[in-house]
Amino acid sequence: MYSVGVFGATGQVGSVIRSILIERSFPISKIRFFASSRSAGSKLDFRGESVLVEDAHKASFDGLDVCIFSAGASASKVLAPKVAQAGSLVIDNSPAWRMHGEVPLVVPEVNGDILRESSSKIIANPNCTTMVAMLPLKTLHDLYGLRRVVASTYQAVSGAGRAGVEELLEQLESAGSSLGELSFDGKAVKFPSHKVFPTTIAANVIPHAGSFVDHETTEELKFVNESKKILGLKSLAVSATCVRVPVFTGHGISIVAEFDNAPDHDEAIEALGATIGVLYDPVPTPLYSAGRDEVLVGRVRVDRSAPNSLAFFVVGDNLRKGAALNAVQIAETLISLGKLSK
Ligand code: 11C
Repeated sequence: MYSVGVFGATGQVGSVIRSILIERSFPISKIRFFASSRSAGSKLDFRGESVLVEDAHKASFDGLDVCIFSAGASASKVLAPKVAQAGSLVIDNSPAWRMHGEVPLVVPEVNGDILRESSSKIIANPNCTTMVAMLPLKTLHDLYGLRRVVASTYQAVSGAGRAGVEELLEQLESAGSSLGELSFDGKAVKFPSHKVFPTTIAANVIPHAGSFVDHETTEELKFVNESKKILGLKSLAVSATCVRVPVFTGHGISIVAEFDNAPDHDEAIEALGATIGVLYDPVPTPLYSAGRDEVLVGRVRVDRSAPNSLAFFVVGDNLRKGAALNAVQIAETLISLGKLSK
């Protein structure tokens, strides 16, 4: 049994981490919750026990075995090394450490083996968008040899946190109350002003997720760089266009992948369906993916526009496999490898 800490415990992903630890009967001797000073002092229920939320910037980290962080990059940069120094392994769900040369970036079903050799006390959890694509791409790479990936994402508002969810809800509620006045000229609905997203997200799609770095966005750069690191393919060509859509939970990605060898439609579907963590679904949708552990893969077809190419659609719950579930699975992998001291 292990002493477990959850940083960002009161946040959106933090609450899913707490649920998943219980659902999967993670072997916990003591649970501790940490958050910013704003939430510190409140209490959260865990398996019927009322647990005090500690101030992450003031608490002592002694006695912890493993900590899961979902508290944002700034907090992780400062706190993860301190928690590791105090003797705990850290699994970090922020972008802070993902591309660090010594830090493994792990999807257990894809590259969990790298944890065998790693002595890093910090282990990074990928971006929720990258994560969704990794399981099917690894299976297809093993079959045909991956050369190039072109991805167009359909990202849910919960990827932008609770505030993103609240903004879409507020806009939808407002549109609902004015439906009787619609003239359907495309501008008839007056939405409340936007704060989280760069423009109205209800009844819209926004080809801008993250922030711009020259002509690309941070989300697009993360997809490119993290995919290569997780798949261990430095020379893989990756192109991504990241788009926010008015969906609450479930990041979808349309992918066209090119291979060294010609993919076979039926063989690819059989292999994807047999992949642990993947559910083959002819027409996968975010609504069906929400609350599920598996990523759903469907719309598989040979793409005749380029040699050796396959097109497919993948969608996964960005808060579960995209964040909390994968982090807990990393902790489980550390236990199975004997890397977690009791
Ligand atoms: C989004 N994928 O949908 C982002 C959220 O790097 O951990 C996750 C950001 C990250 O906005």
